[in-house]
Amino acid sequence: MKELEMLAAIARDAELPSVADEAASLAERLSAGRFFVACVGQFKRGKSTVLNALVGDPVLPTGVTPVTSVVTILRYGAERRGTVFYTAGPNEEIPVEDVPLYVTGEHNHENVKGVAVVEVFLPAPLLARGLCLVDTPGIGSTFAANSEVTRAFVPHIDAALVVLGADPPISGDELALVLDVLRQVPNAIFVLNKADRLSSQDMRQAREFTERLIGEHLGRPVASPLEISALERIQSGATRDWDRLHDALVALNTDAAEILRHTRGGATDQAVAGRPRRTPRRPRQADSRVGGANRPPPAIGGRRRADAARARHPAGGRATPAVARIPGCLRERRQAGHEAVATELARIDTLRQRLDRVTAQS
Ligand SMILES: Nc1nc2c(ncn2[C@@H]2O[C@H](COP(=O)(O)OP(=O)(O)OP(=O)(O)O)[C@@H](O)[C@H]2O)c(=O)[nH]1
Ligand SMILES: [Mg+2]
Repeated sequence: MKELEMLAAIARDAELPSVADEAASLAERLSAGRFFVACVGQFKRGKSTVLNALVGDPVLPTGVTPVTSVVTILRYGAERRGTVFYTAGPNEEIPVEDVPLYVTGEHNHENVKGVAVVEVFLPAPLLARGLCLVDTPGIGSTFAANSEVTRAFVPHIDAALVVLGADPPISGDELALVLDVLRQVPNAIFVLNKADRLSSQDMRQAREFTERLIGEHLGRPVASPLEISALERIQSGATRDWDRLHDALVALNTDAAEILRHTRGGATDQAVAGRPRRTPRRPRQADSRVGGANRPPPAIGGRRRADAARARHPAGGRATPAVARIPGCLRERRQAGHEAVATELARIDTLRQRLDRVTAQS
């Protein structure tokens, strides 16, 4: 934490506001215990609807045409309110009802309003422990800019909720996104949404197909995606694998809280610096307990529920492998911050030398 604050200060001194902001925001997120789970996937798979159903509030705009065009962060707040962050200029406080005016292609075509991100504060229980759910523009639509926004955002997230569909099954674009996400993000939960539209036999085939295809491309077995219907959740309560999805998110967030607790007061720096961990790494297979795609499904019901409970309360206070991997993710980010600062400082040095030469010659 201290190192990040120092890094932010150095970057500010070096007049590198973007690096300073990144370091400061990471430090702030760590101290606030925030954990970003981004909902990603092809356009119209129902990402925004899934998030609305998870927070129990239809705050995100949804529809049959490509809708979301700006990254929107849902986070906990006692009062419903929104903040618009612009790429230039001061932030703007907005009522939650106005969110569509900033995040949809319809009201903010090609992002003429210059919105960087919109943050929405909601008193949703799922968000109360620092979990931030992030809505992203769908990939693969005719609006190429939407895909770019999402791809650029992926490296900044802690975990991904990948929304796939059964009809049509996973496309080339989606597969590319999935592989990209798995390369960059330590945890991912995969869901097949709109399950209400298919017979159980078609749904089973779609699950098997998706699982096999991703596994073949990754070169290792992956978990079967969860089968959900956001629409059913909104209209009639939790059906199918909805509770598993909910619990997988809670488990991820609890793991994140655990690591943050362990890492307060300098331990982060130890873990980040790669010195011996407090917790020994367990075999990769045990990762299944938090429900990533590269591991068996999220744990709910019977034996899986017990596994989830173990993941949340590791024996003897030992962190789970997922927890153990979070410092790695932070380390990469911090290293990237260091490298960015080093590169920029080198550039400044070169400029200074050139300036000196020009001054000496004149
Ligand atoms: N039948 C059914 N329809 C759904 C479900 N979830 C979402 N939809 C519908 O699918 C359409 C697209 O939903 P959105 O939530 O806007 O999809 P999105 O993935 O956020 O779309 P983009 O933001 O454009 O990428 C809407 O008409 C939703 O009502 C579901 O579980 N079942
Ligand atoms: Mg959307």
